[in-house]
Amino acid sequence: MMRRVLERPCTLAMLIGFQFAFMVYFSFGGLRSLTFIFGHSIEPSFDYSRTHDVYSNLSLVNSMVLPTSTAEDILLPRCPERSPYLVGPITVTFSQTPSLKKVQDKNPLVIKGGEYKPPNCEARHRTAVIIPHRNRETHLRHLLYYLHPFLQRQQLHYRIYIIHQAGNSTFNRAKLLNVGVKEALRDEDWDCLFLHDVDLIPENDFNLYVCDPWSPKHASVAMNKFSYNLPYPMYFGGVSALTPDQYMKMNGFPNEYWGWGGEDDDIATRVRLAGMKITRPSVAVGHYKMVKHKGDHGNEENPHRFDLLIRTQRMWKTDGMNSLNYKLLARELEHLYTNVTVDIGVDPRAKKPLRNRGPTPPPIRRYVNKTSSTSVDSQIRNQADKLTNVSEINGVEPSAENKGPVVAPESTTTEKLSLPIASAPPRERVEDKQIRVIRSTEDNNNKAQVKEVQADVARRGRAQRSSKLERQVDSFRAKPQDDVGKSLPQSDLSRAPV
Ligand code: BGN
Repeated sequence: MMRRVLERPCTLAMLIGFQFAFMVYFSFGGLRSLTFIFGHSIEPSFDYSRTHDVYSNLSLVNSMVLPTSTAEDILLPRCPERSPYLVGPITVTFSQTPSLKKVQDKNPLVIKGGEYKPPNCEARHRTAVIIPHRNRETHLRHLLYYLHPFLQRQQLHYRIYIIHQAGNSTFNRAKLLNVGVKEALRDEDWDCLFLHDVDLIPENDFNLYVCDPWSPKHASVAMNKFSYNLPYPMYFGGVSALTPDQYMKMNGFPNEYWGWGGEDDDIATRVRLAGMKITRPSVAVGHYKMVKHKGDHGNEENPHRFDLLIRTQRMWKTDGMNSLNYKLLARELEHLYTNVTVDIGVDPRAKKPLRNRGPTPPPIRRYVNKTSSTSVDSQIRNQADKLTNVSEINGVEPSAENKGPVVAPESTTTEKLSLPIASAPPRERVEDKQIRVIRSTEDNNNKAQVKEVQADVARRGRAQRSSKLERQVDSFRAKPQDDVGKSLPQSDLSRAPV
């Protein structure tokens, strides 16, 4: 009887239909909905109105310290898989900036260089926390105050590295992180690299500072700055964690992003280009509070980030850890961190101070016609610099030589000043160009994912184009050639990012 029912074509079709429906169901996050139906949500929930002191339970950990001689003699047991000291949501306030001395006193088990090992068990995880830094002492003090007890309660073996960019050239977050990884791996075979902004404080100690062995992890998924949500699906900024293998597989981070913005999007694209996926803790766990600040001087919005982003696919294998160069200036073992000071060079496209720009240019008429200007020198230089950018926007790919600021005088300066404008192709909108380039460079296994990232970049590029800077560039491009030599206002270049 049963066999007869099963043999009927409509029963067979029904079974296949069900199978198909289940496949669709699971591929769209079915398990989560399934547990929801049965009343057990996978997502943990936390009550952030009832937070805990970040130092709670620490005295408990510290009281278990064994006398040194005993500790050396006995083999410590492995720490439990889940630390018994976790408390969940943490109270984070910035009303008072703690002194380093205070932080040090409150963390007596942290040894020089900012390193810690659980006193009564063998840590399961070894994490290097790498923090790019310049002129953010107050933020650093807040972060150290919260991060040390946070990591100790997780029973990690950890060390905090501050990678300090020396000099006044434009800040380069991603390159500093590359330096940090290289320097940290000199010390220890860390199994996890936590790449951490200095102004982000974790608010839940269930957000474990350990790596996912399979995928790069984005930890700062819910920041107060973005109303505790991911600002956009591909966001990878703030705090991320990679194993050294994952880091090397994607050739580290790009070295060419000087100034604010875009480098994190480049990194997200690299993850996918290297055949990996991004993993994230739940929004309930990945809570971060940002120390409020105005945009910092020397980290102005990077106007070249859109151009750089469309080149990720072409550049990631050659720009990264394998092309990293820097000068190590100092390596100091402070009580609460290892201070690595580096000279990472200067932004090749940055405007140089006038006195460093080589010989005085010849009279203005040799370069520009019909311009009556008093401040000739600065106008030429401003315009030349602008043109480097404009030619890129117009679709002229900058070569290695013309990437940097144009230095007068040389005959090519004349060409650079006049030719790109005179021979510029009919105006093409930046986003159209981006999309065109994206289309023409799709030759990767990871096509769909990469496309998704790039579409996102193009979309946000469009939104950003309404900025004043873009309008200035547009209006500049629309001007007749006679206008060459008149400088664009620079005010917007120094606009601080939000
Ligand atoms: C994005 C920035 C990121 C930044 C986030 C959050 C760019 C590239 C243009 C598409 N990306 O817009 O770098 O982390 O905002 O602030 O600007």
